[in-house]
Amino acid sequence: MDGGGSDDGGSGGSTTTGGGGVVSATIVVKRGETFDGGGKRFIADKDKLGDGSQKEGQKPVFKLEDGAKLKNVVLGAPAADGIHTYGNVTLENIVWEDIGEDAMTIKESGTVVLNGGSAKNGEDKVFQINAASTFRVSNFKAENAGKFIRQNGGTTFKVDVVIDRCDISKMKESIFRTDSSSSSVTMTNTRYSDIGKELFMGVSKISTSNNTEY
Ligand code: ADA
Ligand code: CA
Ligand code: CA
Repeated sequence: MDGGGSDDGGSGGSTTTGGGGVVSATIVVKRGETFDGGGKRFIADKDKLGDGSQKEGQKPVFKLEDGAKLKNVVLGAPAADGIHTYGNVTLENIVWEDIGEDAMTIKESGTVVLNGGSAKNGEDKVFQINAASTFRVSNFKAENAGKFIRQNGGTTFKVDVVIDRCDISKMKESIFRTDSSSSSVTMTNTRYSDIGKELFMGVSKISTSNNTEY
């Protein structure tokens, strides 16, 4: 299957309902569009997008352009390079059954809001941030990876991370790691356990409240 689907063509943005199955070309969601996966599972064609190993340069299953929305998607294995975002995007109820090279990458500046879903079993990063941005993640469960969020190593742009009502466990390293002194993290109402090194590495602006270690 190509993962494409129908388009309701309604005014003020359209909703596309995806078919799920094997994705052999990145599904692009454009400005004003909502792609609703309907809870179906999308799997990368390993020969076309990537096998979900730690090899760099794999393609994403979904590319979200500025102003796009993605919801109710399950990414199965292999997930290649997961989801790439460009600008202001919204994601709701996204499940990564087995994180690929990483789960999602912020490729261009904007505010990325992810509410609901889960991700597990990554060798290294869950979320990778490659551009100055605000990343808000809430009601999300992440388990068994290297770090929950990583600002691209060696970069000094500003990233504001806001984590609320999450459950983060079994991270070999940390919840958020950055090399930028201008980046910040706010973490609230979150449960965490088995974070290998430090909750936050390299972060100089930290605000926390009502979190519980279990
Ligand atoms: C590594 C790599 C970066 C970038 C990143 C990613 O950190 O060094 O260049 O490819 O992964 O976006 O997956
Ligand atoms: Ca990488
Ligand atoms: Ca990647």
